[in-house]
Amino acid sequence: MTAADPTAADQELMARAVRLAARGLFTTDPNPRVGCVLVQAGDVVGEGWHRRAGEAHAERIALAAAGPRARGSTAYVTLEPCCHQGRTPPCTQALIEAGVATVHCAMVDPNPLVFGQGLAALRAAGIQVRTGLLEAEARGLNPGFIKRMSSGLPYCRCKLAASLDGRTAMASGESRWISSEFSRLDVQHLRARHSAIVTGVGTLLGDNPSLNVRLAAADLPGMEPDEPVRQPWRVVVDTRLRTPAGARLLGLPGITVIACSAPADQRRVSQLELAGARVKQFPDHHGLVDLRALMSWLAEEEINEVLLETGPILAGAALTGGLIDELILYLAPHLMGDGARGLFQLPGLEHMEHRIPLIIDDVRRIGPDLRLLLRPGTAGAR
Ligand code: AOF
Ligand code: ZN
Repeated sequence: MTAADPTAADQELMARAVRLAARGLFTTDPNPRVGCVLVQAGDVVGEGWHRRAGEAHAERIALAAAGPRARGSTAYVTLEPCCHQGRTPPCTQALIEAGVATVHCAMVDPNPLVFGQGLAALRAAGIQVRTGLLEAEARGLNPGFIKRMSSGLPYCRCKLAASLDGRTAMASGESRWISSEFSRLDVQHLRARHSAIVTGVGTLLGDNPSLNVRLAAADLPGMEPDEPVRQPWRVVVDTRLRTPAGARLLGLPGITVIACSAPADQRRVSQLELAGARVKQFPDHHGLVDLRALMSWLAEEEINEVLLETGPILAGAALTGGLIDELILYLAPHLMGDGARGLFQLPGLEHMEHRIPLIIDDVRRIGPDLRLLLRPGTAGAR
């Protein structure tokens, strides 16, 4: 071991910063979830986490708690301290002024306004800087923020519920309910962490879904009981503007976007806008809304994490378009038979060599169902 190697105590303190950051899971959007712990001679003298955009960053909260005891301390931060004036002033300046001696930071901030310059500013001020401690855990807090900042696309999870034989609806379209109430509660938690929920007009016309979060703040770890619960944007992919003005999701609090691509009939647009929608036209891709264009626009709108909850056509197009980062599949223990509908429409998939490989990251039982977390294998992004 060299002097630069982190000790078990360093690991434990960074793990504490990661746990603090996770308290911002449902509130920091569009900002990243960040935690900070300040330690002086083995004692934690201050700690904090970023709660919401526009409010203090994790470092400033920890510094305020530590007061004069911050001088000569070691900071454990899950993200590189910022060095720019955003909605709040730079954290590097606050750490330098407080006299912090060493900063352990788990990962570099992918925001181009920071991206290594925060670390350079700390070093230039004589602060010892170490990076990479629990980097994987820190990255796991912010897949959407990282992907948006580094590639201009949101991180997209596709949520699916199917019978054990992979069916999502009877041939008639009847689908309520495939997964159990336990899985549906799990989906509520999943929705609450996302910036936007995307569906297709087929699902909208068939199910008239709400696509909202129906949990109270008290149900969401890290939130104060009386805090308002943030509603993710609802996005309907609707090439020819078939969404009825009376669709349930248009009447709910929060933002609903209808993404179309066919030349829009101004009367339909006005009708939908009057009903509360934001109508946005995108280029066309094989007769459908160009999903990549939609996703990159969502990233420009500071959407970090997208939850795709939709039928086989849109899910298939997103998968073959390489836009899905993760699949969350709830499998219910019943069989629906081979006349029922499948998970993904994948035209042109005729030979075994055309299969889309998936990697299983996690398997868990949720009530009577199974929940699989999967990632497309390399050949998936065609
Ligand atoms: C930190 N600590 O706790 C967070 C950071 O508009 P602002 O001032 O809130 O700045 C947002 C940017 O700051 C965000 O895009 C990211 O680069 C960084 N977030 N940085 O040092 C924190 N939340
Ligand atoms: Zn900051």
